[in-house]
Amino acid sequence: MSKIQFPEDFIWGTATASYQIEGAANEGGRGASIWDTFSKEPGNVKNEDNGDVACNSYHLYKEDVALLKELGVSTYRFSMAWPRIFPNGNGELNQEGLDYYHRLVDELLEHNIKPMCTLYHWDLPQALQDRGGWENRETVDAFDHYAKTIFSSFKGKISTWITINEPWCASYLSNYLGIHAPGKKDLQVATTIAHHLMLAHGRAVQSLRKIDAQAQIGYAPNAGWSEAYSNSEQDQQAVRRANGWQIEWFMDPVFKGEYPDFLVNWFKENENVTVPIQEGDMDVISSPIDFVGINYYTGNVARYDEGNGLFHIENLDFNYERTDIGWPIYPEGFYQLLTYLNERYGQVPIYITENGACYNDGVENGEVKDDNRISYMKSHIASVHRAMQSGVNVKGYLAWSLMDNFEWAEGYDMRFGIVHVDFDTLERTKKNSYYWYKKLISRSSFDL
Ligand code: NCW
Repeated sequence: MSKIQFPEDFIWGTATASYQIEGAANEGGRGASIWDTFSKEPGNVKNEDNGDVACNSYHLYKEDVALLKELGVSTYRFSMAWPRIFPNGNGELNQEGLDYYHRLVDELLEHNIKPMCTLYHWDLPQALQDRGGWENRETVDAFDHYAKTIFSSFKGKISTWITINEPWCASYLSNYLGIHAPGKKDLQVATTIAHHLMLAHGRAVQSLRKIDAQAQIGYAPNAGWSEAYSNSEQDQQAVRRANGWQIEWFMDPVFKGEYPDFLVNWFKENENVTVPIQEGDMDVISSPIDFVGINYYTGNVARYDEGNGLFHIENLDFNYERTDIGWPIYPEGFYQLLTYLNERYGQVPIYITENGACYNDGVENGEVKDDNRISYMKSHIASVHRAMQSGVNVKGYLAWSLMDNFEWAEGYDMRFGIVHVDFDTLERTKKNSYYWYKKLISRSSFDL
């Protein structure tokens, strides 16, 4: 057994997202989002689940803040639902929506918990999708207007902002692989959307600087990590493409002001796909940020396979243990990823804005014995610690998620929470991982 000790000022928290927890989809003047539409088309979401009720956090937010308080976190990451604020995407502001987030933020502040707010965690107003969604450059203007409205309204209350959550998911998973809303399958459309999302990010960064010079801002790309099976040139290049698509494609524009050439060429030559860059875009996207949020869950070993997929790569199955959602458990990839980011982008401050595991254990005699989640968290938090010892500037760790919630296309069956939610009664039950994390937070250390 060894003791893993974090610095005293290390930030511990948990994360959630609006559509996954709020419910109250038709209350408080909220407009529809693309997830309302998508989840109601049969075949898109398991069991035809949707976010109409979810965890009902819209009404039960005080109970949820009490859970955070008892847990001892210093930070809570949540997202605002754009269609609560602008039911039509732009145009008229819905004061009731804004009021809800003021109540939530006031409750957090009263309990000494710092709000970390994500502006976009995938619930695009349907009204904007009807006008082309993120494919339409005007959505970038609508986002900037929404961002400015929020920044002004919460100035002095919220000092840490995340523009876009997992732009790879919001573009490619949603518009190329068709797994998430709006469910398109078009690589050019997805690539255009990826660019517009990054542009929206940059515009919001610039707007924040004008509105609140004290506040900090970043974004939260998701990054899996593939390790090459061999040193062969072909395996190395294939893995470079796979990692590059999730990492460099969404980080080089921000930190270097350009898309990585090897992928630009690959897309052009193999798929005839291009990025619709207009003059000045890359300057906007590369506006300096204060930190980057990293969402890490999984990784694997992969090798070149000529006939396989967009990047001619095959993920190998070495019988890694998997979580209940089927994602291989690969804590070593977390360390590799963090040290790689440090090498490529310099010592940028990093928050782990999401990390956690899907295990679907139920309540037995009032207890949820999710030891599997505890061991996942131990191994991954240990990787973060190891990366810090290698010089990576990690400021904090936010567990995904505070509670079980609407897991997008997987519906309610897939549970990531450290608090169990009974989706019939909406009763919350603290899992064993909650108590374990609570102890870790109180000491900023744990035994491995
Ligand atoms: S789905 C997803 N997640 C989970 C979600 O609950 C959260 O909102 C997201 O930020 C947990 O963390 C993120 N990520 C997508 C992972 C990619 C799935 C790849 C499927 C490939 C076919």
